[in-house]
Amino acid sequence: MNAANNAQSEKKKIIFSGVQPSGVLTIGNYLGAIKNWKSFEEEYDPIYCVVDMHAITVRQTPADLRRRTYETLAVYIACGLSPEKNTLFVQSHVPSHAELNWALACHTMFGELSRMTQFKDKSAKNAGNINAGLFTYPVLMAADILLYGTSLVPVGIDQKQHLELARDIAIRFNSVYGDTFTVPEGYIPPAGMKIMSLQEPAKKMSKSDENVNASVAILDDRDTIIRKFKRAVTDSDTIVKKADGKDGINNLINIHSCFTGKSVEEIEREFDGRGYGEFKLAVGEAVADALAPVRSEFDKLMADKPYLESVMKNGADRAHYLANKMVSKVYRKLGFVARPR
Ligand code: AQP
Repeated sequence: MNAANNAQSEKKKIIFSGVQPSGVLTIGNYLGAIKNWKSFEEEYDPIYCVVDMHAITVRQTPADLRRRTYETLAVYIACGLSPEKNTLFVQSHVPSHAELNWALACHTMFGELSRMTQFKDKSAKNAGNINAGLFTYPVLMAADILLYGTSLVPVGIDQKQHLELARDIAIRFNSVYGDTFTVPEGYIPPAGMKIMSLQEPAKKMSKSDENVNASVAILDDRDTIIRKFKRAVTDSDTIVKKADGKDGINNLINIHSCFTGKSVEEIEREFDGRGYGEFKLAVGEAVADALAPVRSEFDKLMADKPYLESVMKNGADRAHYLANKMVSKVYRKLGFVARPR
């Protein structure tokens, strides 16, 4: 980003979000998050992070984490986020995230963190590793957001509770120390954007699900995508229509609608009398068609590591500049003595 762009974008409101490189990104991450990000790039100054520090709240294989960090950045770009218009960087490259995390942790209550449903869900899934980071995850997320004076945070509905906590922490800090943080608003995509597991449709689709048929990766090839949709769990009915108790079909209709832009009513009319088999195939084909260009762009990007590293570096330089200013301000307000020059 050049100096003129920098000056221009500094006037725009900041939008911030991120995805953990904790697995291969799913169509849930795509529809609930990344796909929407592009629409903000003219109006806002967008900052998108690969949140690798969050990913280690669950045990990762280091080599996989390293590879997925590159892959996640490449997915951001392949989904249309140009590094010229979006600040794209890796969380651990900017030490201010860890620094602000501590300051905010000392202003977050144990009881607040205990109420977080993601902590309860992830503790149940990782019973052998209920570490303190899993518990304080929302504090680091608050630091990510508040560091940049963020006005808007586009996240899936599953992250709403964490975002509300970030707002509460900002308000609390501001009331004690005076105006410091912008209190962020959430942008939760319209209803239907919570994409559910294909195997257990009452559960969110997650990239770390051990059942490979439960999620569809943005980078799955065409045959894999179609096969997974053919195997999707539905019900004993045969009518393609949204209804209570038809979680599997409701989810497939949502996915079809998100990828084709057709309304639920149009889809129900189109598949009237055609049965689940034909519908599942059509959903698979629609998803595979929509993701094909993303996959081919991703392959090109992954073959050019120096380019990805230049994006990481430029993004981290700018993020560091902004975040470091905020940390200095917070330290000053807290009463920390500035390091003598
Ligand atoms: N199934 C989903 N439907 C809609 N939005 C989703 N998001 C994730 N899954 C769905 C949104 O993707 C963004 C990034 O999520 P994340 O990687 O930071 O963490 P997560 O929400 O915990 O996502 P996963 O895929 O479930 O990761 P793992 O398996 O590692 O825990 C967020 O905006 C999220 O709302």
